[in-house]
Amino acid sequence: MEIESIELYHIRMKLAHPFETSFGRQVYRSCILVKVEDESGVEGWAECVAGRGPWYSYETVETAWHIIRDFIAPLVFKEKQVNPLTVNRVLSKIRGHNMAKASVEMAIWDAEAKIRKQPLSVILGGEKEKIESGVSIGIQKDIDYLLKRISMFLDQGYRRIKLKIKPGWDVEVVKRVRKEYPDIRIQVDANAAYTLRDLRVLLELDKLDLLMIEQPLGYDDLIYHSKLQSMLKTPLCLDESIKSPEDAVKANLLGSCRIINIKPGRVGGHRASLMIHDYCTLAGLGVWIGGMLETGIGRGHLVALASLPGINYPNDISASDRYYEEDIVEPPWTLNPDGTISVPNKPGIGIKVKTDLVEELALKKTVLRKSDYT
Ligand code: OSB
Ligand code: MG
Repeated sequence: MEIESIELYHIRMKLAHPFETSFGRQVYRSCILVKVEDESGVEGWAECVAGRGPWYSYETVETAWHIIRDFIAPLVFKEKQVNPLTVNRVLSKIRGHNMAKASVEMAIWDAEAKIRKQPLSVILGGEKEKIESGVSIGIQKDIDYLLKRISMFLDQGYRRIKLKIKPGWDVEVVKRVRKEYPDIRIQVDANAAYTLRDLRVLLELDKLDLLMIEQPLGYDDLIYHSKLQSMLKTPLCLDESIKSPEDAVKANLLGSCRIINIKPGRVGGHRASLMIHDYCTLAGLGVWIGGMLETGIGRGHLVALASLPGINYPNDISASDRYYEEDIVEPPWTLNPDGTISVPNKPGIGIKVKTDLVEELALKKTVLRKSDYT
């Protein structure tokens, strides 16, 4: 396809419930929506998961806007033809900024699937008709309130519970939850809040029959995670530390983890996600799809990836109402009673974007046209 325009919307949405992690508390979520259009008017949508501030990663809404407008768009417009498998090579000139790159790459995948009149899941190689849904629960004001939220999510059918932890909100909390629910699947996510000096805490968590401990140590670390993994029976799962397929290989060679959480935004898009998925399958690592509180557009991309055959743990992909009062897609994402989400069989990400609502939510908007750059 030939990309004629790239439209960017900076939107901000109020979360149905504030989300607190070891790196901060979010009441609103900001992101950039990306729409690409090709020469025959086919549209592809995606979402850039860079946040308001450089807390989860160094990228922010503002850096991503700048990188897309001033560097990604010119590189894409310079190509006569692009497709989902070649656009990565074009963008590889830019170092880092995976979230910015991923958003444009993923919009091109959606457009490609629509051109071929096939679901995105199918052109990615997905095979599952339903994906397993887990829920990620932020740090709460107290344990009783946390237990109430867990019970609500379990009633809805979610297949596993992920608890955010940080120093001071860890062993005691998880112990209480485990005591209340001896048999459910529980995992924890520290978002890099610990160091090896906290080994005692991590050894306590190791006794609580957890599915995995996600990113306990430094956001860029592989070495100390490898040391830690050798001391624990619980599998470590890496999130922040895995920024490319190469990182996944290094993590495996070092023994830094036994499970990888793939977020397409973090690793540069669908192609890199597929490579990590395939590598995990070959290397015998666990693998699942993580989330960044995406709107229904980003979630469509996650659902498609989660349909890949090698995904073997529940995903951080929940229903629309778990994140927002009103999602920007139609129909909204819903949870089946068995704790799964059905993979759409319509072309592309398989849902309609509520463009009026997007326009209404936009704090900032721009249309980049091929003709303006050449
Ligand atoms: O570490 O997985 C994380 C949200 C924002 C930033 C980092 C993370 C998360 C989540 C949310 O855990 C998962 C979801 O979207 O349901
Ligand atoms: Mg995480």
